[in-house]
Amino acid sequence: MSHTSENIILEPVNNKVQVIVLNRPQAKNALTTALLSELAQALDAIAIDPNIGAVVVTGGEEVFAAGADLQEMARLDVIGVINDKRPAIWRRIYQFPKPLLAAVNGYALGGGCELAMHCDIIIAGDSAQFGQPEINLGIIPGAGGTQRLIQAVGKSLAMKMVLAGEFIDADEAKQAGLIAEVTAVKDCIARAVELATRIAKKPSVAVAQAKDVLLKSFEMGLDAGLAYERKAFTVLAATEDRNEGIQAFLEKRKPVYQGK
Ligand code: CO8
Repeated sequence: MSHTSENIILEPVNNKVQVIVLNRPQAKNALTTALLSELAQALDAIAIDPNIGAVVVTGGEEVFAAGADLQEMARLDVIGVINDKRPAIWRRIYQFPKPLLAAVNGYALGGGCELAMHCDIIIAGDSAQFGQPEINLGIIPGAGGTQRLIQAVGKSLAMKMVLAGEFIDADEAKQAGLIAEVTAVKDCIARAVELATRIAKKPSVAVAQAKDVLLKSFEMGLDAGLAYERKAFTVLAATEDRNEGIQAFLEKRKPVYQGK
């Protein structure tokens, strides 16, 4: 897949990895409904494309995304917010079944931080700033920011970020567990792509099951989560890739996975 929509760029697929670039530099990649919709539409198509195993979302080297587009938000009254299409769009992004990585340089604020938190792995350049500054606008995070941030960084830091609107830098985000790695700005996208490439070479059915089971831990208690894990583990016993993986190990050769 390779094309440019109005607000996102889909780079040519390489080694089963799709890089998606948010492309509204004039507004610090602020997330309009149109941009989010294009992103969700691209992910819907990638979800059923066997030639793509993982996706990297990035805003480039300057900025990840400075939040929901405030021009657009200013026009919404309460009925506009009630009828807002965006919660349904965010859900589609969250339900994307393949690994989704974020390569974050510069600001990831408000909806931008929330978009990064919709991703499974965040790699940040050392210029990254994560924040939920909605409180400064008389609102609160509205795309999962309260729930996902507290799960990622714990109560005290999440409260500080949401109530005081203070940002954290890449090192603090790493220390808090919000992100997986910090790199130099120029290496951030390449590192995320390298990691995505590594994941895209793994047996894809197991990768999808692993993502699904890990995310369920946010919704389930331990007993239910362990039962869910067991079911997924059992299902994988029926895959050709599982037999190939174990057989290849025993025969001391490289496995050849087919996503079956
Ligand atoms: N929306 C629209 N335009 C923006 C946004 C934004 N969020 N952020 C920046 N821009 C525009 C600026 O207006 C400016 O445009 P222009 O050149 O036409 O004046 C251009 O981008 C460049 O911005 P700055 O000149 O401000 O650049 P600076 O480098 O000085 O500052 C900042 C960069 C710090 C990112 C600053 O622009 C800023 O504070 N932006 C707003 C950050 C913010 O408050 N984000 C939270 C928004 S609310 C939100 O995300 C709620 C999510 C809820 C989702 C609900 C979905 C259902």
